[in-house]
Amino acid sequence: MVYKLTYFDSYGRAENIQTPFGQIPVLEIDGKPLAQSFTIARYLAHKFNLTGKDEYETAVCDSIVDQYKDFISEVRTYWRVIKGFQEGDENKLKQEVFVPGIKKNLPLFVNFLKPNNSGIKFNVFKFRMNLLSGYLVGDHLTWADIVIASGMAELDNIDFEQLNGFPELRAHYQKIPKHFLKMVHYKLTYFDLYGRAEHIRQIFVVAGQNFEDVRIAREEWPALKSKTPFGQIPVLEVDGKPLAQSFTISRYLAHKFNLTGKDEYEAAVCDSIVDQYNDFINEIMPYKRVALGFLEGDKDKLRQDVYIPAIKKHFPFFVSFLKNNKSGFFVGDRLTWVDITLAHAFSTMDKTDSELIKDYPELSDHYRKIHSLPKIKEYLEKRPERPF
Ligand SMILES: N[C@@H](CCC(=O)N[C@@H](CS)C(=O)NCC(=O)O)C(=O)O
Repeated sequence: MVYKLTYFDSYGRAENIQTPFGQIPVLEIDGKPLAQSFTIARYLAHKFNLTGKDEYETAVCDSIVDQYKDFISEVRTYWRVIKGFQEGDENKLKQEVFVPGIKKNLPLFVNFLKPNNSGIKFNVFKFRMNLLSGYLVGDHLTWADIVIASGMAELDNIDFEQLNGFPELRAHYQKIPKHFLKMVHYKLTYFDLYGRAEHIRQIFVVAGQNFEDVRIAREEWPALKSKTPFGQIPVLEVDGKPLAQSFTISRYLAHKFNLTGKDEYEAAVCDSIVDQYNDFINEIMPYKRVALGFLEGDKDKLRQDVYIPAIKKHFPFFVSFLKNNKSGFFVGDRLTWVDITLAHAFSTMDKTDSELIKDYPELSDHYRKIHSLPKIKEYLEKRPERPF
């Protein structure tokens, strides 16, 4: 039997795909299509013996999954806003929709992991098995475990606090084999500086994605250098697999987290602006190395001969993107990774070289706008201050 599952690699829309109900995922079984994600999961669970040991357990699995679907539709507006699919007041929706949805539904799932679950009251043996097994239904892994565990793992990834009141659900998903869950572990390694990693950190912040922020000391670097793909950091590990080059890392994450504009053209315009910014960084490097004390040299001369001419050459381009675009963002009508990257650069420059950026008020207005977005604002208030 040949199974072919079609879904997005990241986020997007499905209008142009031929599907039974105009939506994906679609599973093709020997070429025959099946739509509706929970129907697909139930079908496969039956095939692969993940529905419990009898018809009652099978129906209990269905009931747990149906309750989970109710939960998802209750919190859907909040979810769509934080994933960037729709505009909305994130904080208000969190208080009015998300937190009440959590408080109402998560205890219902916990009940299935506790002594008072429905099976237990009537059947001591079932109760025992449940309690010992740690599974939601009976004494085996079912698709209900996989649905709930992947949902809870994702919730924990996005908003760690919410699951603090439900240790049973956290323990439950941690017990489920990791390959069943959607959780990706991100580990970012860099020096304890902003440098070439700060825009990557802020992309994670905007996406609401937890990541391991490893900040190594200078003394640790020589031992690590030969273990990195190009002898440099930052390096991002995605479930243990390394990825180097700071802008490759941020572009990769931007695609994952829907921060590349609305279509392929806008994604390419984002790339072009970041490439231009990279040209700027490369041009000013001789000055920066001396100014930051990594190399000996005539700092004042380099400032006049290298730094100021590079600013005069590149900054007007950035300004004209903002002027032509009108939305206040660099590309299209929404936040992209370009805004995050350049806002960090201009705000840092405003701290160290305010007299140079004051000729470009559009760039200061831009970084203030980006840095007043609630998630970035909160992050900036808490992050460790570094000189560069
Ligand atoms: N083009 C690379 C440059 C990376 C880079 O220059 N990394 C520096 C720190 S900012 C580094 O690893 N320096 C230590 C070394 O080269 O040994 C990127 O953007 O990631």
